[in-house]
Order: sequence, then C-alpha cells, then structure tokens
Amino acid sequence: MWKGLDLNLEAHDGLLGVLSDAYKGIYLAQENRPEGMKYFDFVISEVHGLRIEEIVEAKKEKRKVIGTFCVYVPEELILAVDGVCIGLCAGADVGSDEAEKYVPRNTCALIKAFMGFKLAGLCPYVNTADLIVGETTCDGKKKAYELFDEITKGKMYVMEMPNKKGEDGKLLWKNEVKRFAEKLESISGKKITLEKLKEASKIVNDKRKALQRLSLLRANDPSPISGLDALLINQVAFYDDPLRFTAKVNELCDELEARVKAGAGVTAKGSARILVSGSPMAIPNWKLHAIAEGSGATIVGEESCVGERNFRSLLDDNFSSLEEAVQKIAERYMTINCACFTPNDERLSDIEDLAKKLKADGIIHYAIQFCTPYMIEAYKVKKHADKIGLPFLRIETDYSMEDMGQLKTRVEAFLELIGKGVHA
Ligand code: BJ8
Repeated sequence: MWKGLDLNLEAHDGLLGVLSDAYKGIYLAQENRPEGMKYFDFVISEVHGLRIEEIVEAKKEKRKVIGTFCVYVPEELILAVDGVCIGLCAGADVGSDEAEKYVPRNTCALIKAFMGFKLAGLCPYVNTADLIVGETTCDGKKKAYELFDEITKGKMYVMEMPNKKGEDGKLLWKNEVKRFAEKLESISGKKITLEKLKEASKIVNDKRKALQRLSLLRANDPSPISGLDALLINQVAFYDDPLRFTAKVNELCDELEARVKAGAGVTAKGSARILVSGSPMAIPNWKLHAIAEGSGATIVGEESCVGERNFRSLLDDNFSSLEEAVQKIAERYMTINCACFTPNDERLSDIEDLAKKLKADGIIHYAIQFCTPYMIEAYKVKKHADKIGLPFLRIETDYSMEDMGQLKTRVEAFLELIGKGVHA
C-alpha cells in the first residue's frame, strides 16, 4: 500500500520516529491523564497507518477523498456525497528546503509545511486525495495554492472567500457553496439529496456538539483535562472518522464529568488559566501548550480554527429544500471570524465571551511568524484585553524548536504577572 502512495519511505519512517519520540516526551509524560485519552493516543500512533488504510479502503468503494486546509470548507457537503474529508498535514517543520524553492523564506510555517510535506514525500493524505480544496483567505495561501496545483498535478479546487461580510460578500459566498456542491456531485457522480444532506449535517453537528461539551468541561477549576490533550482532540477532529470520533469524545466527556464531580483535575485548583487565541495549530504543533503547561499553567481554551472556531456554531439543519440548505450552510460558515476578514471585530467579542465562559486569567495571543492577518490583529486583541482587564501576552513563533527557551522565559514571566505563580 505504501509504495502506491508515492512516499519517500525512508524519510517517512524517520519522521514517524521523531514524532513518536516527541509524543512520548510531551504527551505520555503527562500525569493524571483521563483513561479516555488512550483512544486518541492510539489514533496518533496510527495517524500514518490504520487511518490511511481506512481511506484506501474507502477509495476502493468508490468514495472520494477530499483534502482541506481551512474550516470554511463545508464538511456537510463532502459527507453528503459519501466523501471522506481530511485536514492535510501542515503542522511540522518538514520539507522547508524543498518548499522554499517555490515560496519565499518569509512565508508562514503552515504554508511551507503543507508544501514541504508533499514535496518531501511525507504526506500520505495528500497523495490519496482526489481533490484538494483551497480558499482565497490569506494572500500566502491563495498564491501558494496556484503552485500547489502544479505540484499535485491539478488536484486543487479553490473556493472564493469574500474579504468582507456585507451583503455582497454573503451572496458571493453562497454562490461559492453552491458551486462547491456541484463540483462534489460531478467528481463523485452522486447527487446531493435532501435526505443525504440532512444525514451529513447531523453527523457534523454531533461532532461539533461533542467538542462543545469538551470545551465547557474545561471551564471547571481544576480543569479535568489538560490543554495539551484537548488540543490533540481538536487536531484529530480533522482526520478521524466523524462518527467514531464523536462517540469517543462523548465517552471521554462522561469520564471528565465524573472527574469534575469528584473535584479531580489535571493541575492544582487555582493554577493560572490561559486562553490561547490566534493562528491555528495544526497537528503536531504542540509547542506553546507544552511550554505553558510545562510551566504550571492550564490552557483552558483555544480561540482558533483548531479549537472553538471549528465547532462554536452549529448548522441550522431545519431546512426543507436544497436551496434553503445551501443558504443555511453559507450563513453558518460566515459566522467563523477569521482575521482574513476586514473588519473582524466579532472575533473580539468571541474572545471576550470565551474568556468569561472559561474563567481565563490571561490571554496568550499566538501568531505563526509571517501570518500577517493574525500578527496585525493582535493589536486589537490586546486593546480589547486591556479593556476587559485581562493580562495579555503576544507571541510570534514558527515550528522550529530554536526559540523554546526564550518562549519559556516569556511565558513564565507572564504567569508571574498574572500572580498565580510558576509551579513547574
Ligand atoms: S479560517 S485561520 S483555517 S484561513 S497561519 S496560512 S492565515 S498566514 S490558516 Fe486559516 Fe481558514 Fe482563517 Fe482558520 Fe495564512 Fe496565517 Fe499562514 Fe493561516
């Protein structure tokens, strides 16, 4: 199977070795983890194994595999044609030298990573994908997709995102959702029926509800789960089978509820509670969480696409025609507040609401270096944090480990400032 996936098998084995060591050091070394995390440990151990086998099997059943990079891509539509929706590899410093032959050095690490994974022959998902869906969000992505289309020999399909959420923008987006539905029908040879779309919407809404449940549990002090584990679950959400994933998250939440009742948590009650906000952390980007939690804080939430932005709003699935469904899908995805939009003040309210809900003591704004939308929007987030009286720390970093020491010093100083001390 692996040979057919056009991978660099030697380099791929090397990558899995590094990943497994990092996972042991960061994840398995945590104390007091919930039993329910065993499933997610297993998923990670099989991220480039059993899951790929499942996808290859799905392809044999003539199901289409759709790769994505953004939470604006409507998953319901993909499932409505029996497609498999997969978030593609983009969270590690891999193949950067290769990627830099195509894009400038000062391109964000996420873009360099998705190009690098493919160029270095390390992402089996990209090779199994029948279609890769991009979006005209940030400038870096939309220009890189042109090159990625060449690299993947014509697999790219790009959805046009408006820059503003006015009436014209909403209409453009609704038409794009419709165009995407038609594209899926044409590549799969299957019609999207009302019944199929209702079924698919329920699957995706149930996944969102399970993630919302997990998020709310983190509002407890002490939190019954570490930020690292919650981040991992949010990362796995993008490539696991959705029905199995939802069942496993709900099982874990049952366990966490019992922990809460017993007053048990992963850190001591009263330790610093941090909300992280900013650029997405694609798997295996665990850097900031590892540093902050290694310094005694608990990350209680992520205002991020690998986090709340992915599941905060449900789709209103009370539609009775396909036309109405397309309208409601377009509206639901327009409630995601990404810094690629201007203005994007709704994000400030989202951060404020989330900080209150999760009883955060401070905000760490995380931007991937050269991610201009989030780096610039950090100014407004700081101003808003000042207004609502929450300590704020701004971090810009990439996927390398070179600045770990410096980041740790800054995070520890921030925790001291919050006044809850460093318990490392
Ligand atoms: S909805 S955040 S997933 S676009 S980190 S590539 S923004 S320069 S990923 Fe994103 Fe969709 Fe928005 Fe979310 Fe550009 Fe920034 Fe790089 Fe980014």
